[in-house]
Amino acid sequence: MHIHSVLVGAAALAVGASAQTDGLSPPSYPSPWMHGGQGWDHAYKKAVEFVSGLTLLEKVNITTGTGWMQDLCVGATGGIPRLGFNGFCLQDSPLGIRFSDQNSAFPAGVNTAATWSKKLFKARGEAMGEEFRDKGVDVILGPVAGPLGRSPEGGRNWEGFAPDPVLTGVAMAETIKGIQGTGVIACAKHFIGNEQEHYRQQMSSNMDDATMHEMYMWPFADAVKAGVGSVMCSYNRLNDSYACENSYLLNHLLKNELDFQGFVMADWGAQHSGVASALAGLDMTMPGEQVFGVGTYSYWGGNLTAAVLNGTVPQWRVDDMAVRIMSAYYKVGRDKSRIPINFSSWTRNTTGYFHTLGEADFGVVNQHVNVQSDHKHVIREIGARSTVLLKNTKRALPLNNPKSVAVIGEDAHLNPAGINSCDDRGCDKGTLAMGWGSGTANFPYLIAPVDALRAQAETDRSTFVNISNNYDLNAIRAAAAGKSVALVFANADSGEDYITVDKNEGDRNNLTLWQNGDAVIAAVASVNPNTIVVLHTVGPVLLEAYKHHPNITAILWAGIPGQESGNAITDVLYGEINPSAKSVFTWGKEAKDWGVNILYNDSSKVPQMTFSEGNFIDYRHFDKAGIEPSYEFGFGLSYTTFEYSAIGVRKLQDDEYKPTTGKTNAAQTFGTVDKSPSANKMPKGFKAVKAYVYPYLDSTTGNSEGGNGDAPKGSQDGSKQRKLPAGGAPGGNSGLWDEMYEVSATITNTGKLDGTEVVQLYVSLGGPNDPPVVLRGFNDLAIPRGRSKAVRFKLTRRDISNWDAGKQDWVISDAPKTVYVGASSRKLTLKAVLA
Ligand SMILES: *[C@@H]1O[C@H](CO)[C@@H](O)[C@H](O)[C@H]1NC(C)=O
Ligand SMILES: *[C@@H]1O[C@H](CO)[C@@H](O)[C@H](O)[C@H]1NC(C)=O
Ligand SMILES: *[C@@H]1O[C@H](CO)[C@@H](O)[C@H](O)[C@H]1NC(C)=O
Ligand SMILES: *[C@@H]1O[C@H](CO)[C@@H](O)[C@H](O)[C@H]1NC(C)=O
Ligand SMILES: *[C@@H]1O[C@H](CO)[C@@H](O)[C@H](O)[C@H]1NC(C)=O
Ligand SMILES: *[C@@H]1O[C@H](CO)[C@@H](O)[C@H](O)[C@H]1NC(C)=O
Ligand SMILES: *[C@@H]1O[C@H](CO)[C@@H](O)[C@H](O)[C@H]1NC(C)=O
Ligand SMILES: *[C@@H]1O[C@H](CO)[C@@H](O)[C@H](O)[C@H]1NC(C)=O
Ligand SMILES: *[C@@H]1O[C@H](CO)[C@@H](O)[C@H](O)[C@H]1NC(C)=O
Ligand SMILES: CC(=O)N[C@H]1CO[C@H](CO)[C@@H](O)[C@@H]1O
Repeated sequence: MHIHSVLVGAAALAVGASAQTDGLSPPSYPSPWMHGGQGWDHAYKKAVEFVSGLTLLEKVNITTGTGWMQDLCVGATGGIPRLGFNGFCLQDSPLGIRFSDQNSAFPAGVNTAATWSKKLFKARGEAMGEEFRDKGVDVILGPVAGPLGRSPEGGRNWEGFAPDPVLTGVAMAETIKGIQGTGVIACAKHFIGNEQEHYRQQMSSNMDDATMHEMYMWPFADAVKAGVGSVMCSYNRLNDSYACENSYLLNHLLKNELDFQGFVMADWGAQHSGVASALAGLDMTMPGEQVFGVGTYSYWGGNLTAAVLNGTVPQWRVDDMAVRIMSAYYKVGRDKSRIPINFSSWTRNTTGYFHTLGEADFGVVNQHVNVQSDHKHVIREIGARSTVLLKNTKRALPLNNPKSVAVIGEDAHLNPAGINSCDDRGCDKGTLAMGWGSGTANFPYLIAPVDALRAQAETDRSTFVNISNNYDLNAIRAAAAGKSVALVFANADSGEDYITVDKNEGDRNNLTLWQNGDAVIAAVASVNPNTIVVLHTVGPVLLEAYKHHPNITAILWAGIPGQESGNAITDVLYGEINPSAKSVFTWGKEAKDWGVNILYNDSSKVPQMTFSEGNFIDYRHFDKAGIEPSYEFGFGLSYTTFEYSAIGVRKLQDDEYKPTTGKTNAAQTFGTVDKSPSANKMPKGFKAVKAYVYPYLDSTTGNSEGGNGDAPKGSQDGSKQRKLPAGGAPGGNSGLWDEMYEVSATITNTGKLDGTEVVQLYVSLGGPNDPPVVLRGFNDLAIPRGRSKAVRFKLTRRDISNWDAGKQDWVISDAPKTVYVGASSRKLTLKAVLA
């Protein structure tokens, strides 16, 4: 897999070298320095104390990656041997430990979101945090809020949660709290606009300020409010300026307005300049070298040392980088939770190099520590509770002792070559339980649907037959005909662009099924009047035909549920778990229904993707354009039924919003810098690892960006700075979280089974440019049959505000606002005016 990455890195460099302009993004300097505050004071104090005792080289060391494959993790910084402080270990992925063994493979983000359960969001974060912690990882490279999911074809959408900022924001916050509670730093990524895989390394995502605030940045604000320790800037540019050197993005929006106190790291190879990125707010470069996979030379490392010594980067800026990094470390308690790394990303063998690229220090690198604990339970629970029941006619489900069962489809079976046989899951063979790319983990085991269903059939003494070959339609029809139920499995996959699967370069080329899935379903449904379709897809596929097919009695979306796939779907099919999941995206009837698309083919040097649809993605677009989907956002059935009644709205307060005023403190430096060349060169006799990135000055430093390393105007100004009206606290002005209204309703379980209903709160903001409704709250309510439960939602000021680009602040418009409580984005049963 690193071969692919080397190629990608080289391409990125070529582009970077030719594009030194800062585009059309407004400049914003100086880079805000950390000041502590809400949730950070204690960590900040400790970090300042620590950093005050460091030399310049030591500070630079913890900001700079040591190079791809140079240490044990996918990302590593230099350490401080003088203090016995190991460098940082950063590791993929958002659904489990990548490049490891004896780890769990969790449900993907999209499944997690589909549970709509804050408790499960957090429980998954906690379980993942424990696993990373116990392997010695400092920073887990997740969770994902970018891509948000602008286009359904987007290759990495499944790594994130949902194309809705509120659902994603809540999932981000709870996941981060779960992870960081275990003593591991989380990383909110990718900031921002990385909405497709094609051209991600050079394209420019252009969005207006309101769309930035109301959609794409919203879940990052929640991440910052939840105290996330790090944020990863993305590959793409915004308004032509690379995200990792875009001062408006990092300095103005993230560090000033959102008051982010942690550190910003570059996506792997997303840095394209030394001085410019440092002054624009980048704090850590990954994987460290200029040419991905080649090592030795860096935009930072010795060049950052040189830039501080020659005065281009002020000392307070490098001190701030170090303080931010160490504050994240102390904030999550890594000073107490840290253990030495006990695995290597680069071999599954027990022995290997500690510095793989440099081929140095051979020894035991993998202790194969089993970190799975009892996490399979939460994995199975999320798997089942994320399975959306889209259709259920003729009481097809739940299954109850069927006489005979046929399980059809390659997607019900394991990849015969092995569950981890394709690097980074870069193939679509057998059942799909994870997409492909860096957002993956090795499966410790994978329960195939066919095996779990066969075990259930044995318990029930049902006759059982299965077919895995999707191209033998005769055998499929023969097996399905005459059975009490035919369960047919199909999938659709996507992933990251460095792997192409069946001509899909990360992003999906279409929205139909893979592996001949449509033909398989058609064959089964042509002979069996009780055909049940199970979909393992990374996002929506076109299923309008199945919705109306009389022989297809049920359709379920099981997403990409991770290692317990077969057990989870069996739990739902047989009613062990009454489904409660709701779809976290819209199922359109045809691809053009979504109104946006991936830029697949563009020969310009910097392909431009202008998000001219603004806020109108997914259900916002379908609603506005009046397009009837197959199934809407928020839709999902249960084996029981629920009724909604008695909406109530209570105004909680009417306090005025106070724009933040005043000034920050002046920038501070911590410790002194010894400017003598001898203090900053590689010590005599130092045993350097081949191709390793070090912080030392050498003959190649002092010119880190081709003679264009001058400091932009204002970037060296360390004086007190004016605060932004919308800023002042993590996530933005604290007044945004004032609770303005309480909305209540009563939900009654009117069916014959206990069940859980995901109750949704939508608001119509009422303005001419507002979507008909936007999601603002949700609650998964477990309600015994025949009983009622009250549900209460709080609406915050942010929930009922719009971003006013002119005022540069949130405002509650004069437009009349309506609140809805319902079972989906189109079943808005209860309605009240917000007054
Ligand atoms: C990009 O340009 C648009 C239009 O001028 C502006 O509204 C937006 O704030 C800019 N965003 C960034 C990150 O520069
Ligand atoms: C920088 O980090 C590397 C790797 O941990 C280490 O070998 C080197 O000694 C460090 N340099 C300083 C000045 O601490
Ligand atoms: C693992 O060990 C085998 C056998 O000693 C060796 O051939 C192989 O190169 C090793 N793999 C790696 C990635 O080091
Ligand atoms: C049925 O499933 C098993 C795995 O449980 C598999 O080995 C076998 O090949 C499948 N049978 C057919 C006919 O596909
Ligand atoms: C859609 O893409 C998948 C995966 O490449 C492929 O198997 C399928 O045939 C394509 N569908 C159509 C209609 O071309
Ligand atoms: C439904 O299944 C029956 C077999 O039970 C078959 O005769 C009929 O043609 C099927 N209907 C459709 C629309 O395929
Ligand atoms: C991309 O566009 C070029 C020229 O416009 C064309 O030759 C090529 O076939 C297109 N490629 C794809 C994948 O559509
Ligand atoms: C200072 O050093 C940096 C980093 O190598 C370089 O980019 C920049 O051009 C230098 N500036 C001056 C004024 O020497
Ligand atoms: C500093 O940057 C320059 C220009 O990008 C590069 O040629 C040089 O190798 C870098 N030096 C180090 C020590 O990374
Ligand atoms: C190098 C090393 O042994 N690191 C750790 C590996 O994991 C075990 C169990 O969690 C720890 O005890 C080790 O310190």
